[in-house]
Amino acid sequence: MRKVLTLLAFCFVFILPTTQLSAGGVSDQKSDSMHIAVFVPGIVSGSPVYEMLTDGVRRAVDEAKNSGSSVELTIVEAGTRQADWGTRMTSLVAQGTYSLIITSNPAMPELIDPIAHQFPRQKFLVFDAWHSGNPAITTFRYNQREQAYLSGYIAALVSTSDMKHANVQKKIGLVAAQEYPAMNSIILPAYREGARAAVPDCEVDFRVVGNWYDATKGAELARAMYNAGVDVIMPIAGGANQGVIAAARDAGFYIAWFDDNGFQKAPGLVVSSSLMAQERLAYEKTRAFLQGTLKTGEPVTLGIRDGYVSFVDDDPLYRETVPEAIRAAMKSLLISIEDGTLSLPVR
Ligand code: RBF
Repeated sequence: MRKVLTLLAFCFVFILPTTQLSAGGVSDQKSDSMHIAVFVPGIVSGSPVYEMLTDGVRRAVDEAKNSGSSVELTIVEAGTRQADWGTRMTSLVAQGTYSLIITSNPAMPELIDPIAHQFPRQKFLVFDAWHSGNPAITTFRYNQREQAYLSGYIAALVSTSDMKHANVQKKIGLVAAQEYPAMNSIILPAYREGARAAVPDCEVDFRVVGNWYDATKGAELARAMYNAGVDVIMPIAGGANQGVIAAARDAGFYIAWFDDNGFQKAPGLVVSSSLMAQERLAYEKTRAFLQGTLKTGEPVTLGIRDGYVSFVDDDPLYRETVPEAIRAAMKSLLISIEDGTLSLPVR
């Protein structure tokens, strides 16, 4: 009996602490010293998703440090040349230093999967992504059908309103940095779906920048769309969003902001902000990892009813910019999603 107890004690003290994540289960024990890396596939500045990602992870790490844990954080900005990301990720993993590598965007699991097979001990946590079948890769995505539906709905209502910059045409726009499966099969269709639910013959003008940084190209596209009758644009183009905002200020059209609260970006012109709670999710899941309680394995989708997708309706700029009738329509739409009357699952 004594031998068994000694063996158990040995296991707890020397073996389990080196295991932060167990495949397909729950991370079982925090170790004495951890090193977390955030791999940013792009650049942080100007990209709401990456700003929220790094903020959330940093918050969890700082909190752990303040309570006496030994945790290090390294943030790697991989830049906008997507062809380099695989090599950058492989060299990060090959260092063998990181207890966990955290990243975010829907293309990352496919890039990581072969690297994860080459380095099976490395664990990855990927936000804004969906992947199953590799327990080393844990993914969380947001219900972007709900998120984009809300944006399309309000964009169409604004476009057909008597607001100052709304014209007679029933035409709204989406400026995307690039085409990718989540854009083509979820975000764009849901933006259109929401718009048509509000205004059945509303048209959506979709244009692509070609990268996530070119603000000049973003502005050019937005101006061309404005000249073609578009009066509300939703930009999803990272640093190129700045160009769309500049064009809105020059020409006078509205912006439906996506991912974080954008009302301050152009007061009076931003009519909505459809959010993903990436800062909070990154904070919560990093904290869970550090505490040894992160559930790994199965991909998770989080939406409005889970509290990870939302629509900002308490910002004073929303109330000042958007007429009461439109705000009331948005309120009823939100209630119908919250109470399950309107179901918008992501497939
Ligand atoms: N979003 C950004 O805000 N900045 C980026 O640099 C960025 N790069 C991306 C690269 C790829 C390959 C993909 C698939 C998506 C990227 N996203 C980026 C989009 C982001 O993941 C998300 O889809 C949008 O922000 C809408 O929520």
